[in-house]
Amino acid sequence: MPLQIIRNDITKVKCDAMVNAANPTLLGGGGVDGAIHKAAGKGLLLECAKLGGCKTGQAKATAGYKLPCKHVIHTVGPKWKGGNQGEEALLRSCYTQSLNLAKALECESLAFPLISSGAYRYPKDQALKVAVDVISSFLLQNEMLVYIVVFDKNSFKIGEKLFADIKLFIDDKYVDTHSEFNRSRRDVWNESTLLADANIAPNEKIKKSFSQAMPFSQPAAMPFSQSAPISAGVSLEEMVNKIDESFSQMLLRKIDEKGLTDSQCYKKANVDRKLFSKIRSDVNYHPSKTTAIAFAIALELSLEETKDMLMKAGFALSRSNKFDIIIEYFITSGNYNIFEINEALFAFDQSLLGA
Ligand code: AR6
Repeated sequence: MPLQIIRNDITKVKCDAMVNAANPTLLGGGGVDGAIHKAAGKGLLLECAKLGGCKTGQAKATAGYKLPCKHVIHTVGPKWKGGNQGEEALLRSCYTQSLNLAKALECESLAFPLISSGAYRYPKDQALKVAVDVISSFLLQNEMLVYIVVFDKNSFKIGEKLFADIKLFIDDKYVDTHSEFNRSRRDVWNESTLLADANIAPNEKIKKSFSQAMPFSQPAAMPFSQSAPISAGVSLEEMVNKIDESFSQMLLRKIDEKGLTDSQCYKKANVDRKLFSKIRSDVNYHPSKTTAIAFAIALELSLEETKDMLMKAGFALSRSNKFDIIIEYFITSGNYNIFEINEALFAFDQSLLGA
């Protein structure tokens, strides 16, 4: 997965380069800076002392010493002064310069903390948005594994409005499902009470209507009649051909239909190039659910088309878990930015999309 958001202490993350949220002296401090210097040992401070400091928005590299990385990239984030003092441009520059430096050092993996979001008080949701924006644009042009390392749950925030909208959507869907369920169960209860009153053995009848009432008893793969795109106005031969189409064949067909190149598609899907080659060459490849959905997002499929594609991989979307409802939220609101979706999934403690 080219961009991953993980919860960890950055000094424990194995990678080619680790980014330090430093200050202009480069001589250490608190927060990430303190943790990195402590874990690296004195050699790091001695090398930093020779660098002559670093301006805000710029980046300089040293060796990694005792850290689990080859290089440390020191960058100086802006202090938050209300948002009108060029803070965003400077923060963007920290990410861009660090990514370019890592590329020049031929790093295949890079770990970032949320620069400026601690002692420098940049609002965390905005700091995260800048990080995701800059890193995801870079990854559209470059191959690298980039981690955004979040120290604790409290230091991770998506926009409050987005969080509230998704929460409302989840609550609504749960309420819908559960009230349907409760209504149906009540009906069954009423029916059974009536039958009992009438002294009639109700078992079979109740069982049947109860199973019809269960909202989450759908099988993972739906019967044909529910996959509308196959049936309407299509010849039997075409239908049979479509049944035979595997997930990987469907994916490649859709990529062509959407006029995308392979690399545009796997990058938009947050899927690693090697994995994509595997899928391309294995007609019977079985993706995980998160990978299958990642491709549906990259292809900007509608909800129905997404369900159709998932079915090829043996999965379904239901309304009985948060992950599926969050995916439905983004698809129905027409937001196919996988990195934003991942921010939201992370905020709700769900698995991320991609592979
Ligand atoms: N691993 C990952 N993230 C961490 C860790 C860790 N070990 N420790 C803190 N964070 P900060 P800044 C998170 O203050 O805002 C230093 O004194 C933390 O929760 O380290 O850019 C420098 O010398 C926060 O979300 O960096 C500068 O003077 C994020 O990392 C000044 O602080 C950044 O917090 C730089 O301030």
